[in-house]
Amino acid sequence: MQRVIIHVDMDYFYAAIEEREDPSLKGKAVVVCMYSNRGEEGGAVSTSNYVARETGIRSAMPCRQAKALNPDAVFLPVRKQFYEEVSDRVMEILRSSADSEESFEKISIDEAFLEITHSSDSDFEHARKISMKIKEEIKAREKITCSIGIGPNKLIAKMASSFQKPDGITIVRPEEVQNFLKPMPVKKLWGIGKVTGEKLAEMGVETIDDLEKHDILELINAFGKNRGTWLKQAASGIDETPVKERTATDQIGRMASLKHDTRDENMIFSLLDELAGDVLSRAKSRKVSFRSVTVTVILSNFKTSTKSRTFNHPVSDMESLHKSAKEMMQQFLEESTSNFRRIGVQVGNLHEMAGQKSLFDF
Ligand code: DCP
Ligand code: MG
Ligand code: MG
Repeated sequence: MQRVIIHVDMDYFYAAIEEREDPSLKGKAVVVCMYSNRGEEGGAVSTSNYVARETGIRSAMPCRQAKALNPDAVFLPVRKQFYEEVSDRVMEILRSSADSEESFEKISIDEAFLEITHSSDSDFEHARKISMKIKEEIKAREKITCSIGIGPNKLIAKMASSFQKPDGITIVRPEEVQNFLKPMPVKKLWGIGKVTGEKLAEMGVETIDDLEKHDILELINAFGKNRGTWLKQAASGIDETPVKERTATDQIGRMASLKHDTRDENMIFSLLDELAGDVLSRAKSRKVSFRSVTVTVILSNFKTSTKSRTFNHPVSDMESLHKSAKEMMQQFLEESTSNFRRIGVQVGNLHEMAGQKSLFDF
């Protein structure tokens, strides 16, 4: 079945949230700054809205330089935690639009891949409709916009989402991949950084088309076997990597949606039991014990909250996991009156369990 992958990236994310929070900013240049401990003088630009970008302001530029470029711009300090809460709710919308819980991959605070092969029936026009629905839902719930790229793989979807910004949808069908990539400067190929870009320029490779036509052996010579082969493949628009949720290697967790949004304790606790059982068997097969347990609850309004417990020594038994997870879930139920949408259980602070004992231990 022809894969259909979409990449969603929020438009001027931090600045868009600030604009939404303070309508008087509308139409003004807004710059969100990460101030260093040297105060307002030291900071760098996190992001800016499109009005500010017209005057040449860019992410990572010193705030002082941004101020010189546009003295009338409104400068605001980063409120990372607040943006993360918005991100969590957006990611919930995205996750529930993917083919399944597993076909979702968040790659940064404001972007994610979704596989929609099945829900679009491999039809790119159908994928456009799904993308429009996603945009509408994010706009309705969070009052901010995003841009979406639709392609036959992650590489193409990612490059398509930045093609029309802000508030765009760009479709690149399998037969359009070559023409889409060809004229682009090689440094626009996702995965090529400054160093590789410069090295390629020295070799006379300017566009992705140049790269695609370049002698593979020469590329392998210059970049090594893996990287050289990858460059050639990527330039042809080939990328077979799956959309897959990334979880930290020092954590084991599972989340799942309730059959419908509910506060019914039987439903919630039986799903919690199932998830905890799953997490424990995964911990067992990895031969690890854990010191912390985290429970996540996502409410009907997509608000995400977590609670954690840390034991003073590593544990690996069902009883400890169940008991602490249940207590935290009980607290969640007492604290809120909303329905629950999704719940999750996670263990962390993993410790290798003494597996194979050496002769000396006996
Ligand atoms: N960010 C940051 N420092 C950077 C780049 C980004 O702090 N050097 C933060 C602020 C951005 C957010 O990450 O709002 C998302 O990064 P993007 O690259 O997606 O940029 P924006 O969403 O701001 O703008 P665009 O509309 O181009 O996606
Ligand atoms: Mg963005
Ligand atoms: Mg981004």
